[in-house]
Amino acid sequence: MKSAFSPTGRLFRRPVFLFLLLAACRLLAAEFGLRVNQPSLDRWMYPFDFEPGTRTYAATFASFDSRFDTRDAQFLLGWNLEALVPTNQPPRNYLLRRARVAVTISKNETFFYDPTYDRIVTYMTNQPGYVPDTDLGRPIELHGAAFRGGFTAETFKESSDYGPINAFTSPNISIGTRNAYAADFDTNGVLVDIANHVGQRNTDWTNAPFEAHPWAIGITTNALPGQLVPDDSVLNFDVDLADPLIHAYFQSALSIGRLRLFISSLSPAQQATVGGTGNGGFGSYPLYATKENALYDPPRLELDGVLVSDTDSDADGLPDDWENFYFGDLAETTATDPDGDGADNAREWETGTNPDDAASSFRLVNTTFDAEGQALVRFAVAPSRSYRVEVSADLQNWAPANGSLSYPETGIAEFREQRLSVPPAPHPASYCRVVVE
Ligand SMILES: [Ca+2]
Ligand SMILES: [Ca+2]
Ligand SMILES: [Ca+2]
Ligand SMILES: [Ca+2]
Repeated sequence: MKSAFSPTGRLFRRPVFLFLLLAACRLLAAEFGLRVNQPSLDRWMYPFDFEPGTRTYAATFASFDSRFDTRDAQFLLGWNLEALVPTNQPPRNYLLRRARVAVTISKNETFFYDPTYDRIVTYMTNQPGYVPDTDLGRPIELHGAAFRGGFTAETFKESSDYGPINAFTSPNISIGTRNAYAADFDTNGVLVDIANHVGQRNTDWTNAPFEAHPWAIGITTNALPGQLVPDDSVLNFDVDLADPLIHAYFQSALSIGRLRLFISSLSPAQQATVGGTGNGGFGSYPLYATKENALYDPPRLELDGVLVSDTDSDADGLPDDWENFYFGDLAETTATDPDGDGADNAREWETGTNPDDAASSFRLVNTTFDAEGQALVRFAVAPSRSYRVEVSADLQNWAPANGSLSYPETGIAEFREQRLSVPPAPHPASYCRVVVE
């Protein structure tokens, strides 16, 4: 006990006190505006990159050689966020206003600028349904990241194994096997590998082509569409946070403190030999500076938002951070409906919708029954919320409906009921409701 009052003890205690004070301030400052000037990791994801951790530039390009992923060369970016914003909070408590990734082009005039999405049919040369690309160049796209081979956002590093690579004489050197890959949400809301979404040329590949919607497309002010892009140009990727699945991806990333994203493009590699695997060489594809590059700026991240805490200083049932985020003050109350969409503020807060946007509310979009009386229900979804559909014959007793949930369009979920009884049990009247959790 005496030692607690010794000079040594006091000197030791003071920094502890200061640390706690700083930590408290950081938690109270719920608004965050991150400006991160370099990533925690960035890595060229290409099967024959033998220096993944130290390379000073990364290229993205397509291979139309049947032995490789079509979206062949990808660029992985990662930010560890725990020192920048409080982590381990529920994902739904992170509300994002804006998310931007910026990369710098590190080689002069190697590709044509295309700021719009190109549909998959524009890549299907010599196949039925082929439509020529009408705007010169291929967009550079940002997507989420997913992992296989036992890796996660936490464990996959700059130096981790690329993934299984077959012998160079193999007809399938590296298709769909990389341990970290650009991923988009499919209609089931699941992240899927988009390396071969435009259609793999390998005859063993039986997956159907699908459109992979970019989470952002790289935009620059240094070139007009169709022009060659000069080096030192900055490409800005402004993430589509209006998509609840993408917004939820960022919320989860903030919660675990690990944001991982991929940049990729389908500019043809146009390498030196027919088939594209021989001598290599620079083609008509973009190159970006990594954080190891001394000449050009590294990839940057900008994230603006708020972490909602429980503080409710006007005791109206709406958290201060939520009120401030949407309205800039604490004047609103639970019972008012400032955007006039029929959902009061209490409901908008509980269901995760925007109280300042009449187009955003928790609502049924369409309800029908199929010929067997099974429910087909479409409803609007919010980021990081889960839903269940219940059925009742009398509006009194509700039971969970068996069925499947899909996301046929942005922000809309569709529930298809699947009755388990065979033949279907008789049901003179059916009601269903959607419950948000
Ligand atoms: Ca194009
Ligand atoms: Ca309040
Ligand atoms: Ca409202
Ligand atoms: Ca609303």
